[in-house]
Amino acid sequence: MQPTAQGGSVQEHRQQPSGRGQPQARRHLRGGVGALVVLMLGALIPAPAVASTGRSPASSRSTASSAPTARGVWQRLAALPGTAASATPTVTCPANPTVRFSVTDTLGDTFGNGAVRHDITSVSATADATTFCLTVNFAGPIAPADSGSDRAVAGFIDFDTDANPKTGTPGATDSFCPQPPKLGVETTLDLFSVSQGQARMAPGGELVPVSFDTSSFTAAIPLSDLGGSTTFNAAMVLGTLAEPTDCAPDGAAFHSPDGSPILPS
Ligand SMILES: [Ca+2]
Ligand SMILES: [Ca+2]
Repeated sequence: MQPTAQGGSVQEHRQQPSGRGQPQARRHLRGGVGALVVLMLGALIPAPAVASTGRSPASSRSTASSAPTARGVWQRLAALPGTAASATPTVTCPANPTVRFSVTDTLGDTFGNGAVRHDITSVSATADATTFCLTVNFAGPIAPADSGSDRAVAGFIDFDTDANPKTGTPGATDSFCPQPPKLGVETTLDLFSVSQGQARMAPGGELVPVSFDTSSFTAAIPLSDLGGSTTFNAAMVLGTLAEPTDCAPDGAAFHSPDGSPILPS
C-alpha cells in the first residue's frame, strides 16, 4: 500500500495531517490545487504512468474519475456494447487453418490480492485467410464479464498488428504486467466489454464473437480487425473485474503466425 511516485492524490491526502496548524481556508485551497493538479496530470501523463497509480487499490479510487480514458486503468476500454445485438453469435474457428500454434504459460505465476486469481496456462491459435481464432486456457473455472460471477474474466489482449513497436501506443500489457512486453499497440480486444457472447475491439469498436467454456474462452477475430494478415505480435493481461492476475507470455509477446516469443526491444 505504499503510495507510488505518481500517486499524487494519495500523497496529497496523507500530507494533510502535517498541515494541521494551517488556517482552514489555506488547507482547502491547497486541497483544491492538489485536485486540479491531479486532474491535469490525469490528462497529461502518458498511459504507463497513469496506470501505475491504477494498480494501487488506494489510489485507483481517486484517479478513476480523473482518467476517463480507460487505457491505464483496470476497467473497460471499449465503448459500451449496443443493445441491438441480442442474439448470441456463433464463434466459428477456421475449419482448415493455415496457421496453428500454441504458447504455454507458467502455472502458479499469478499476482494480485483477491481470492480469485485467474491463472493462464496456455494460449492457442488457429487462422485462415479471414479469421484468427484465439483460445486462452486457465488453471481453474472462468466466466464471462457479464455473468455476475466472481469467476468473471476481464482484461485486455493487445495486438501490435504491424509487428512494429515504434507504431501504435503503449498497451494495457505495459501498464499492468510485471514485465512489460513493450508492444506498439494498434488494437486491443477488451474482455471487460464481453456482453451476450461478444466483445469489442478498442479503439475501433468492432464486435468480436467470444465463447466461454469451463476454463477457457475463444475469440474469433476477423483478420480485417488485425491489419489484414496473420502476421502480428500480441500479448495479454487478464484477471478478475477487480484486478489483473496474470500475463501471457511472461515478459514478451508472441508472434503470429509461428508463436515465437518476441522480447521487448
Ligand atoms: Ca500463468
Ligand atoms: Ca505497432
